[in-house]
Amino acid sequence: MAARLRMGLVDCGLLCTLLCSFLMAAETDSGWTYIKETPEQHAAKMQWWNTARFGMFVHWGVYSVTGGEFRGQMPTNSAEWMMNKARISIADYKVENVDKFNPTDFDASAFVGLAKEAGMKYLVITAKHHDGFAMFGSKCSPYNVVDATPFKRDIMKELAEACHDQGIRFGFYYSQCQDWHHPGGIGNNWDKTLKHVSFDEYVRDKAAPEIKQLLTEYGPISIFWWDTPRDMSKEAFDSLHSGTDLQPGIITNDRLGKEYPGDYKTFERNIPRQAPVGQDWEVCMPISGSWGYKKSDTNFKSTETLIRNLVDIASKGGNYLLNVSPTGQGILLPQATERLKAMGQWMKINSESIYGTTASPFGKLAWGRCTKKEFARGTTLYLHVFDWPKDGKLLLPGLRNKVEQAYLIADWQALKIQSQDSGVVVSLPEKAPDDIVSVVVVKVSGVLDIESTGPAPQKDGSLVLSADMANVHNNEGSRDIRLQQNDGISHLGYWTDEEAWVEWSFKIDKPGAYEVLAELAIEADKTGFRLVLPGQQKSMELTSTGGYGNYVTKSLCKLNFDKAGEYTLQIRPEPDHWQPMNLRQVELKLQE
Ligand code: H79
Repeated sequence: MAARLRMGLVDCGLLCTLLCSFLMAAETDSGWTYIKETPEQHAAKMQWWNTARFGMFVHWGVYSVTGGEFRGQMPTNSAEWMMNKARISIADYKVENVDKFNPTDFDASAFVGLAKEAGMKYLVITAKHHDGFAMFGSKCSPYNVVDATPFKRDIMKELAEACHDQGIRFGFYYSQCQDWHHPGGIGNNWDKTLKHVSFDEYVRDKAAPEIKQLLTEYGPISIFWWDTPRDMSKEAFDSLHSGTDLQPGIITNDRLGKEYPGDYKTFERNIPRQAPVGQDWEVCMPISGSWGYKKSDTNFKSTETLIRNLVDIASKGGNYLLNVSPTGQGILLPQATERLKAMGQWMKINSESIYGTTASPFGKLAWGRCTKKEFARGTTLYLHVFDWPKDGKLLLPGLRNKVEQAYLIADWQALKIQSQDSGVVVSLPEKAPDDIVSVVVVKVSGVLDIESTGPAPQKDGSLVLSADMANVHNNEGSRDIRLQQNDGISHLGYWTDEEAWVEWSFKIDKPGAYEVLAELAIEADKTGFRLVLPGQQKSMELTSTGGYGNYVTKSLCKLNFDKAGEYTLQIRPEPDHWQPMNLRQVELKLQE
């Protein structure tokens, strides 16, 4: 066993070496110059980011003046896109928005104080969005807040200082490709007065010097947040990218260019069902519907949703970058302020279960989420209970470790624990200490030992068998059936081999008839496959869903589970009658 383990480590080291040399080779071949640090340096750089878990995103620009409205029209559902969607000329945008930008109620230190109160550890703000307007005193373009608005104050400088004073990490969002004001920027095809020049010229004269200025004149910058990558020349890429070298230790996202991985992966608006493997990641999401302030947007997410989102993301090992939208006056709407304060109240009691934690060691938990902190001699598990069990029993499925201690984070009240075959059961008081998410701390000794219990049934007994949970049988190493991702959602794809099949192991708690539903996408006209349960099988044929990206949920058949217990379900192609499908999940739904 020890020998095998050692082999594993050697293999792993070798793999790393090979990978590194591959990446280095990629660097010289393509000319990209983004690999500059060792894995140790990278880990050290990401350390603060990986403990932070919660940050504030701010979309603020001259579009905020009219709150997404142009001459009585509301042309877009995200206000920062107004100029584009209403095809506003540069001249009109100047009159309606730039000339009127005067947020006299703005107070950087109060603003940062609110982020801090909410429990946020970093702040990323739009230094320049797609409209091309610089929210700082740009030295290379007069199209900026200091030189072109009645406000005349360098907002980025005020925020950088306030963040620095209050111990909040500070970062810039910079739209590096789209620029609807510069004649070489991408995107503005409606203003016929623009005498277009090349993109490289725009990069040389505006983007690169502005980035350089942002990274030299605003103190320590922790994050550079690129957006909407477009194709560009190696020269353009290099000159944009080299700006970030000016701040050692700066963290960048994955949106500079198509081939640029950056330091972490971004998800926009949606939380992935499963964490991406081997990568740091962040979900950015507006607190309401629009990124930039929009008058008619009352679509604020509830405090419950926001706290549960933060917990859900932390339970998968990611960060939550929650966006707020200052108005033309420079303040947040009360709906946003109230929610941030409420999150702060929750964090005051529970933040230990968020900061510095890593992903849940369990599969899907019926009652909520879990985060953890690992130590040399044991692990602290934070159980985030969304649905407080009516019978007062909280099951940690498959947990085999000795539990040293369990208590409620809210009042340190010790809780009774019992180890049984199915795992550890924590006895809870009748009433949940928090209506939204209550946290139970469970300290276990030894190396974490959790028996894989397969997918966990939902409250109603239904089961979701996701792509990530599937055991893939692919002819001993053919590359067919790959676990792939689309919009952050995993699917079993590239299923071109009719001999490859998938299988899930799971437990049925409630015997009975189950409807089998599959979320899938099929391109070809007809495909045949079998669902196989021990002692039962059903053949079926499905027609095209309209393409490999067109997911639909189809009811496949009904299956009977006579007894509670362990089962395996297989999906096997029908030989000679198979066309590839992309499969996201199978759901077993208990029939009433
Ligand atoms: O800054 C925010 C967005 O403005 C920016 N990224 C986040 C962080 C973004 N730019 N482009 N996109 C996201 C993707 C394209 C969205 C669009 Fe639309 C769909 C453009 C037009 C339709 C959303 C809806 C924006 C305007 C209407």
